[in-house]
Amino acid sequence: MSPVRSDITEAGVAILTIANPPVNALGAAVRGGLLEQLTQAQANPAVTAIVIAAEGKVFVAGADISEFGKPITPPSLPDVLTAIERSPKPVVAAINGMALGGGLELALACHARIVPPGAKLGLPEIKLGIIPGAGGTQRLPRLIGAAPAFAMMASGEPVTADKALANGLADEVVDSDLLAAASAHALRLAEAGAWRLSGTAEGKVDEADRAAFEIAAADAIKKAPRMPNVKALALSVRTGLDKGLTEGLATERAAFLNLVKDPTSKALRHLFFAEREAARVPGIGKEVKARPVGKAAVIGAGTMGGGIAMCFAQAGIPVTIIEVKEEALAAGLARIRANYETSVKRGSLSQAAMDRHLGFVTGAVGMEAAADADIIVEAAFEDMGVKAEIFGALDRIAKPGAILATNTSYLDVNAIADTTSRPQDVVGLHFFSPANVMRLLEIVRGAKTAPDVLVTSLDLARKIGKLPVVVGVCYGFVGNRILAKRSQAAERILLAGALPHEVDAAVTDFGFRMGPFAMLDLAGLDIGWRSRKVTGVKAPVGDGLCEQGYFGQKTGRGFYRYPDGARKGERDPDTEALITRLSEERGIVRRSFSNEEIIARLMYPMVNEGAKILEEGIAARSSDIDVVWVNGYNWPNFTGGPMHWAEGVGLSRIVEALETFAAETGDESLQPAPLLRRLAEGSGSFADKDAA
Ligand code: T1G
Repeated sequence: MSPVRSDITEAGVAILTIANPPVNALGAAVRGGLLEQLTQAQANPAVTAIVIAAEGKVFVAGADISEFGKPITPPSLPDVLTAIERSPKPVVAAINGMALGGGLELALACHARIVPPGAKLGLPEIKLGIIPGAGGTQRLPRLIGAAPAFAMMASGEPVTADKALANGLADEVVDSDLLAAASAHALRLAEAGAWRLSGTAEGKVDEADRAAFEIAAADAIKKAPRMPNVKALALSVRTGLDKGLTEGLATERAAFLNLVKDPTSKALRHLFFAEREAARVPGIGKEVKARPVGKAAVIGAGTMGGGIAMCFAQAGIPVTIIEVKEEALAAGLARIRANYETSVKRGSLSQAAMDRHLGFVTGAVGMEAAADADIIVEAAFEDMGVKAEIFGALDRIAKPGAILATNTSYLDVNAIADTTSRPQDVVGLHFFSPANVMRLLEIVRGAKTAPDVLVTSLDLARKIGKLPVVVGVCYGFVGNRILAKRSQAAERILLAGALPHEVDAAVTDFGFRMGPFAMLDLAGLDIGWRSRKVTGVKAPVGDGLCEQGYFGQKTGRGFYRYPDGARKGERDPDTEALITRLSEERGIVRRSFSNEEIIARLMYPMVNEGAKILEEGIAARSSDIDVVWVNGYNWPNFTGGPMHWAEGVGLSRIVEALETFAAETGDESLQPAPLLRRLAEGSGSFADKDAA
């Protein structure tokens, strides 16, 4: 059955309704159905005007991303939209919710757009490494101006109904019967016998608008040097302004088709689907229902506990934050308030929203206050003894069926669960600092964690705006276990001859916002130092700095020095002298390293650890590892994450390099994981393994 049906009203309006769940993506069947129904309506003498509508909460989410890279089944979207724009009868879009990408381009080819108050209209293609490919770069500038249009396409962020009405994108905002309003509007256009065509809006380009566009374009291109689509977007808009609609459309389409093939876009599309795939837990079907979460509690009002409490508050879930002493509680509540006040000052949060969030937060001393909570998140000191004591107490206090979650970054969730009589209710919820900002949430599945506890955790993650990835129990789970390999390799390369600023420069050139040593100075070198004392791992340079009390930014010195509390470090000759001395003590003849070699030595062991994590079942799929590192550690998203990136490098090349590194260092953990070697030898890929 066609995903597009046509109903003709008594007033002679053909309502074409798209029904292609879940988001009415413009796949081949929808494009064909639209064109067919449009052609019939245009030829039908009983039809005076046409409305395009859609079923569900989304008008149209865009082209069908899963079709990209495959041969295009006619009619192409531009062909359908040209038929709409040149229709002899007026066509009006009834936008019932979100119109994104090709969905908004569909609406732009219509002769008017009617939206409800909650509508969102956007062209997010830039986030997929492409540009609008069906007229967006031509019709939007003609409707709202080149500068505002470019800004909207370069950000990829949608605008609200009010904004759309104000800038001319929407013709009417109606909170009554959307279809009736759209039909009436279409009939009025038919009555008038004339309606606006973007193609005829050639007019004289407003020079001020044009100048503002060029400034915005130059700025956007400068800010995204690794994103080829930003330049292409500017060129498409500019061509349309200089040479008219036909040339503009041709330039846009050629750029779009070219960008779809670009590795950057393939990486971003990989992550789009990977984020959604991560929420699926193999073996747990839709029949497993989430437990109700009406009230939460957080044990520990430190930085993490406060951030976690904010997550609940922002989702409208009442949360009690609990400390053992009044002054610690007061400090924690003050920190939460201060965080919100900073956002209000920055303009990213309204005072009303801040007051609303704070209204959901209650402070208490003593864990008895958690007795009626549906979920309790422990965010106390990273020490097994402390956690065992807390979970023992929670086991006595918490109501039956309450979920007992630990925010531990490394520790054994199974051991924590076994300190209670209800291990099936225990799960790890590993938030990333700052907890109220970072999207990633590692949901650590214990051996005895009940399926509905996992489903509740996934459901809760979505409610509090987190990106969940279910991981297994091991030291450091997925993210921190892989981080440990990068940290170890970074230490090694210092002793072999590189200096902190050289390593950091190679890593930021690769696309990270910060290099490993600047990151360690920011987080505090003492954290890793304390962890290494538990695991026995040696980090000669880091340990050497900590032994002198140099913990990084907070002490003014670490791998770098921070004179007068500076936020940006500068090279520290004493640190470099320490590094050189440590090399000499080990009889290492120091040598220089190219950026490429630094990246290989830091990142290949991470990929190898990822392969081991897959073999051990700690992660269900390689794309989960990509989601963790892109969203928890700022791995540059335009490379798709460590495992997707590795495939572009070539698994055979990585295997060979790892064998060299293992031989050089005598570190057997650098030997290629069997899975990595097997895929390399069989020319397979992590993606193939995921699919299998
Ligand atoms: N194509 C294919 N599948 C899509 C899709 C799309 N455009 N959008 C969503 N899905 C799937 C998604 O993978 C998931 O599948 C299900 O729908 C529900 O999505 C020509 C070239 C609309 C805000 O970038 O932002 O148009 O996991 O979990 O949270 O110029 O989906 O159930 O199997 O995200 O309610 C531009 C992408 C495309 C918008 C809804 N459009 N989508 O969020 O549901 S390129 C976009 C979204 C384009 C034109 C260009 C969100 C949403 P599954 P979901 P949601």
